[in-house]
Amino acid sequence: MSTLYPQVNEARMALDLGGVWDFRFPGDEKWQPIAVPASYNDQSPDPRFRNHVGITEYRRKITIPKAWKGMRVCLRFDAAAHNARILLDGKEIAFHRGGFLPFEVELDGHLEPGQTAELTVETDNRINHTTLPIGTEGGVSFLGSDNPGIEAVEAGKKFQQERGVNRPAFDFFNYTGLQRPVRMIATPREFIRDITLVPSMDGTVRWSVETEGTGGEVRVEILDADGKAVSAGKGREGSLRVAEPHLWEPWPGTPYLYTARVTFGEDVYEQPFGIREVKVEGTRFLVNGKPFRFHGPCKHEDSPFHGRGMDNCLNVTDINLYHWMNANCFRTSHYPYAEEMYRLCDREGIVIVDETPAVGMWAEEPYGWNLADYHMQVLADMIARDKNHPCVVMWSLGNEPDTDTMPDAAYAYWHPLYEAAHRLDPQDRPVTVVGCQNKYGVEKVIRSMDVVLINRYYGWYNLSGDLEAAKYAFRMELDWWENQHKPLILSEYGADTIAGLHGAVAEMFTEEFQVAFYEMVSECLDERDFVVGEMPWNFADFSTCQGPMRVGGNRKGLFTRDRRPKMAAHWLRERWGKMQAD
Ligand code: GCB
Repeated sequence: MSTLYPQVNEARMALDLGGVWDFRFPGDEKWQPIAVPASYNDQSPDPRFRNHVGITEYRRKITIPKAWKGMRVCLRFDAAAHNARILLDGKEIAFHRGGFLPFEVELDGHLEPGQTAELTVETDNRINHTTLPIGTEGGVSFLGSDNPGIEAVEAGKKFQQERGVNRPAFDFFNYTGLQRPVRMIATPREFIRDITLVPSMDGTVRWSVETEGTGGEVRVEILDADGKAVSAGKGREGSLRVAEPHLWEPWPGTPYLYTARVTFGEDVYEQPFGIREVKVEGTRFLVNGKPFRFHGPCKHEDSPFHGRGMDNCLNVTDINLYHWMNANCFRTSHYPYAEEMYRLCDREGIVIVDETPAVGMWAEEPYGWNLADYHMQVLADMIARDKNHPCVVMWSLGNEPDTDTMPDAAYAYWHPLYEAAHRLDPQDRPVTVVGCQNKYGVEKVIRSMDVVLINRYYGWYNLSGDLEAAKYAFRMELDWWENQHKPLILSEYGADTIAGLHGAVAEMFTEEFQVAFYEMVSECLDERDFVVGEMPWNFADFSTCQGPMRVGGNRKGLFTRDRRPKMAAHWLRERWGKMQAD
């Protein structure tokens, strides 16, 4: 279901419900304070905040302003992780599945303007084979063991179920709660439900507008960046022409933004958009007809205190660090990010590969899990939310599924998603799914995508520390991909690095090794014309669940978690600066 990003204008209103709410775990009588939006996990030294598995309750009072009489009033959750039940004065009014996409709950029939009610949101962080991302019940030890006690625990028979342990089948902390803004919004009763824009480089803009109610005519007016009207049209569908259009170009070009001002009856919505085209041609990725080379680290939504909480200050800081590094892109590994980030990237010219939360589909025969319909729904919702962003240039259906154990079953699962993404996206962007280091000669999915995205850790997880051997193996694989005649992006590669750990000899975990690792991989990439991008793993150190491979989280950041550059950030900054100049 599409839901337009909340807007305040002459027709619409929005009240931010952020602040300090009440919060409690099941069985607790006492409520305690919790900040919204933010993950709840790092807001207290009580270990339950970090480790609790299951439902938690959020509570606050809400009042519809009397001045909103006669309007359609909704609660708008930008996301609630992972599943959420919404109650008003103890009565359930909505349930939403999935933790990374927005939903609206109409208050009509539940609450009148001028009335106050208690809003409760139950969020559920349980992950398993029916959720995206995926959780697993097994595997709490690193090495196998003949010890019967360990085996019993590993088999998931004891403790894990009793204590409700559900392990992420992915490498980031399972942050939860009301992590994105919550608002009360108001629109006229007859309103604009959705806007779709398909611009072309010649200045043609096709539009379609979905409305609720019949009264009134739809009008579309295009405003330039100074707010001056440059074109206009009428009707629910149509096409107009912007003369001598300014194109939206990735940084360091000008990411020029227009606004489509849509009116319908009493309602008004201003939708920003850019005029740009993306296309794959042979082994090239074209933006506005020109070859584009992706270079920028993958990200996470992750920071101290906030966890995965939406934080505009952090977003602006991060994007300014992308500019500083001469980076031009990132992938929203491994879930759709908060909408504010896409709006910022539209404005700043940072290109995004937009990823569904399908991560962790690598074990225990994922293609027997009955996930396909839900995955399809999440993909459709992500495309509906993000379709108008010029910064989004490619869809990623998921990260590192097992595609080689059962190649045919994997293809039967992923191909319909690939086709659906093309069908659902009005701008028909390229589609991919990110491949893990597997038997690339056997699997069939990754090579069937428009652009091949592969994550590789030669020299880290394999051939650890031996960069000469890693180079040999990586080159051999690149030879194979070259014969597939598709553009390729190295969508992850990296080395855990403890900031401040140095060595005259570049050994694993030192800053020197991280630089040597990037030197080695870059040398291999520079030899190949079909390589259209490099996305190091990761922009910054980030939190994961604890384990013997993780020292206070994943340390593959080019920056520390508090955004201080390691030596490799300086090295890549120089490399990308030269690339940018070419
Ligand atoms: C991967 C995953 C990413 C991990 C990374 C690592 O392949 O896609 O989520 O964090 O490797 O550091 O192991």
